[in-house]
Amino acid sequence: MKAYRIASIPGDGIGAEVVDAGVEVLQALAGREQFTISFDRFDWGGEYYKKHGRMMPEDGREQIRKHDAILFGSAGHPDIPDHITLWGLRLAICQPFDQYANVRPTRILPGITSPLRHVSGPELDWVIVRENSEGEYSGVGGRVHQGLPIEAATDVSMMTRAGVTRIMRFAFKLAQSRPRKLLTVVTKSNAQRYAMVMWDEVAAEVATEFPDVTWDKAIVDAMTMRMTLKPETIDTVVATNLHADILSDLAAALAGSLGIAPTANLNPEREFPSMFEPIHGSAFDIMGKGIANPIGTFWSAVLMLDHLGEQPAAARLMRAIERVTADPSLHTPDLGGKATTRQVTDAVITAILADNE
Ligand code: NAD
Ligand code: K
Ligand code: MN
Repeated sequence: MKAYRIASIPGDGIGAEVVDAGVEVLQALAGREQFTISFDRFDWGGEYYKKHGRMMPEDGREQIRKHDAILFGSAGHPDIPDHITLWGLRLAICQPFDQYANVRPTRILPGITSPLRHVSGPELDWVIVRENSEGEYSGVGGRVHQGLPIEAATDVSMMTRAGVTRIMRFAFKLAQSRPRKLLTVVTKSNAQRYAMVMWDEVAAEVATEFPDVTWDKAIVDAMTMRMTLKPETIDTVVATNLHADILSDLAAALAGSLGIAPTANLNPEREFPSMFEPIHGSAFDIMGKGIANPIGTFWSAVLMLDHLGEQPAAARLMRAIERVTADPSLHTPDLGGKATTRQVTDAVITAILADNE
């Protein structure tokens, strides 16, 4: 029997609430499959920072380096500036572990209503691929004359040909594996004339390796309009670190709620563990209330099982999720319902145990 070891990093706010729920669900699922799954929990994040002055231990990455995957909640604490929590934990794992492909599927699950009047199902079935290692989040930049009227500051969006080429190849390959074989390359090469122009050139070069993929380009601002007015023209999307960060929150909302949206931070070469997390953050406004929607984390667990090669288990978990979303009495407040995290978690576990396929 295969035995998986997963590092769980709940982090702060609702991140911790939903990851605990995800661990419970995965344990129930493993009971029905031909593998075992064990979790090592790492309580890193804001509270750790308050005690130790850093978000994770100095050898933190070494501690999780050998795990089969990482299940992550959220970095973000009300008492600590966001750039410290993000760079000290999430980016401190993603970037050194070279999880350069951030994959964000979006579709409208059964029972969930899109805020778009004309959309109810197959018109909105997307995968957004986010470049996850460089671009606007390279960490290159600086501030001089801080606080003075002459202060100046930069955040440099650094892109490398190698970095752009590998994410384009990943996105074309993913598009090729989907029935419609359709890829939209998001850009802003009208206003940003260096890195974004290279981005477009590399896209055209990589496209020649995938003659069966139909692809087009969209300027990021126009893309927001297309997502809301013509969602059926979109299938797979590739965009920069910042653009895809923004577009995928929009995509999640169009599919019903930020609370259901999943992410895989993949190191496709499997040199390092990949990391799976809901796309949302710590949600200070609802933390501690027990009403966070755990579906985004459960769906992220589906992506994790898929990555581990456990497709039947991934499919079983997805069926259980969809059985639960189909019942409006099991919707959390973000979906307009009254259910709690506990009730949704119990219902998904019940659906897993009742699944006969
Ligand atoms: P957020 O994603 O935490 O919340 C945005 C809104 O969506 C809030 O109204 C929240 O209540 C709602 N929401 C999010 N997830 C939900 C869920 N599962 N169920 C129900 N409602 C949900 O974004 P924010 O408020 O901008 O950020 C809060 C903190 O989280 C900040 O510190 C930010 O830096 C951090 N953050 C971290 C990550 C990450 O770790 N990957 C991602 C985004 C934000
Ligand atoms: K998250
Ligand atoms: Mn985001």
